[in-house]
Amino acid sequence: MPLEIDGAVHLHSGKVRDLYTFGDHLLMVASDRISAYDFILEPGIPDKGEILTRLSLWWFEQLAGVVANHVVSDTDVPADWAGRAIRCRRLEMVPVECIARGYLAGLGLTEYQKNQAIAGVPLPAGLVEGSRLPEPVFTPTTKAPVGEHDEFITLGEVSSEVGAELAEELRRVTLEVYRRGAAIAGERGVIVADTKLEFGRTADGTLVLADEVLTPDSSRFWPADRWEPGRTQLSFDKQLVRDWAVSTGWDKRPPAPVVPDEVVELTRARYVEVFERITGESWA
Ligand code: PZK
Repeated sequence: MPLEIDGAVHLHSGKVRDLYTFGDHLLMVASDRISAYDFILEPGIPDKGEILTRLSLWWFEQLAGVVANHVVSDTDVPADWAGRAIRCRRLEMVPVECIARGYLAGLGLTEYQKNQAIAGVPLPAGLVEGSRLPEPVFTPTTKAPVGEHDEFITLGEVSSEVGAELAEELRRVTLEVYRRGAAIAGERGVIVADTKLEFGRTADGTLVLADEVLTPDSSRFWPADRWEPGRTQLSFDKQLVRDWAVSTGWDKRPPAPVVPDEVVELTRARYVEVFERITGESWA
């Protein structure tokens, strides 16, 4: 990733996305990198960055009535990154990862099995991996430094961090985004098990949805027709890569094996399918 291109100055890189300053704005650039089992695999998935960028932009529009967003332009960006970059407002970021969960998986499942509660929210007994929760729950986490694992925090702890008023607003808006998103995806056969949102605030304190929204990189998407509580659910986008990785006998330590062409191509087709199913638009 270049240090400077067309006046964009590199600021920060996540696993699969890069952030640049661009005049008074920021550029969020989605790469074709793919992670599985916490590794970045080679090669990337062609068009993945563009597909997820278009999906995120589509969701920001759908959710405009729920919450403001950071999008300034998806066209007024450096030509090299056209399609994969979003020009966005520079915000004061809220130091909490806002997660809503409607189903039991991942860290939420682990926490439930230990405490029959997640992030301080008590849950009924008898739930299993993949179970639908009686109500979606707000399960915020701290933003752990790279390499460390995020930990759930209670609403009370969010309040201590950012104030009770903002904490309550984060909870309300996160759950509303999840409900709307899960309802729309659900009509199209996609379960949104959980989703992670990031918020920022403008100088006047207005809450703004930032980062990416309701993409397979920020959410667990499951094909509804294959949902079966009691086992690990199939991932809409990454199942093929995971199955292939396991089939190679890889021990999930470096170096990761190189993904074969046919798995890359099938995985690209899954990202296109997620995009087309959810938006109802055709990719090509
Ligand atoms: C911002 N991140 C996380 C995401 C990365 C890092 N609109 C904004 N204003 C100010 N800061 C941020 C945003 C946004 N979005 C987001 N860190 C800062 C992040 C993706 C790639 F490298």
